[in-house]
Amino acid sequence: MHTNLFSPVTLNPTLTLKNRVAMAPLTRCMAAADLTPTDDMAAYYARRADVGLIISEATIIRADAQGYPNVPGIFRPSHIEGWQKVTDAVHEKGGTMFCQLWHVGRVSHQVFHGSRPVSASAIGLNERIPRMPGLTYPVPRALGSGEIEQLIEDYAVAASNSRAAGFDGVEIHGANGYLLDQFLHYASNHREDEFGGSPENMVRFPLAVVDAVIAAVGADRVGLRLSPGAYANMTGDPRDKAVFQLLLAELDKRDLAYLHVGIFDDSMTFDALDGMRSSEFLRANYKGTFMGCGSYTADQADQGIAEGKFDLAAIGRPLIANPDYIQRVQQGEALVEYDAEMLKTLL
Ligand code: FNR
Ligand code: 8K6
Repeated sequence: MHTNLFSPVTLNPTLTLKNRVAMAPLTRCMAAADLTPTDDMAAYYARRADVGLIISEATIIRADAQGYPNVPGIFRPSHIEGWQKVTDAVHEKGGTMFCQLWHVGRVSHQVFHGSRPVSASAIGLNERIPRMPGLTYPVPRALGSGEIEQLIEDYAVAASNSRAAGFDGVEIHGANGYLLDQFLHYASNHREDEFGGSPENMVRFPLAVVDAVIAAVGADRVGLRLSPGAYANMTGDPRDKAVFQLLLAELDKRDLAYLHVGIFDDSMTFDALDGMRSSEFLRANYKGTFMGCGSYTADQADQGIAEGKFDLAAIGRPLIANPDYIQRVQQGEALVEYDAEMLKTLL
């Protein structure tokens, strides 16, 4: 059973994973008030160290990157110390762990950091803020080009901090409608400078972040998550496809550890991608190692690998409900069903 899922995979000379199940990045909003990871978080991740790769919950690279309460950071000495306890606990159990580097851009509010949220353009999300009753997203401020240079540097520093904290690598969060994704879609990028208006310009900032992070920690230790299909905090546009095709062609030259699709349900298809699923589109346009995700059961994930749809599978909600997911699947035991109530505690 599940011979594909439980076969090891060599990503590159630096990293071999013991199986092809990744823990999907899962925001839990359980960090301390100063955004330092806690001992409970170390124990939570360590319980899941038997997956091939743990991708941390999204972790903010600087103060204005925050859009949810109590998310962890990786930009202060205390954050590095807190994460070091987490990675030590995971390594002690034989696990491998990447830090997901996050800036939410416009998916934010000044209550989190005291300043107007920033984005590619001054285009707001017309939505309520989850977990913050009564608050809606404000119209963001468009970043100046000097500020974009600073952000590229901040991503690189966050990547170096992640290595200092003991992470085996980093996953750049370029998905789900957050900052980097806001540059990649026409709905949120109306810029008229070198960062907008054409595929070449729209990929410039995300690609510069990838290159700066590679320069900081080495391509072998860098993954990237993308959402070519707009489904969260974003609206699709038929012109988006060409932006992602250019980005993927560029990424293919860079030997990343892996590319990861950002999606909740991978059965979703997108008109803007000619009716393809996001994972299908990424697989068709990218030659490197590819991680699928999105409402997959272990059976489906195993089959997806067998059929060449992806090389690794990230599992999210089932791993919240089942810290012993790997053992249960390997032994053919029933899984506990995920329930959003489970987000209240760190099981
Ligand atoms: C998520 N997801 C998510 N994605 C991401 O890139 N960074 C994150 O921090 C989070 N946080 C998060 C929190 C919670 C509570 C959920 C349910 C989801 C998306 C997640 O990584 C994954 O794409 C989806 O959950 C779909 O996979 P599953 O759960 O169907 O296996
Ligand atoms: C991506 C970071 C989000 C952190 C907040 C927690 C989100 C809770 C998610 C509940 C899961 C429901 C999945 C339904 C699919 C919605 C697609 C946007």
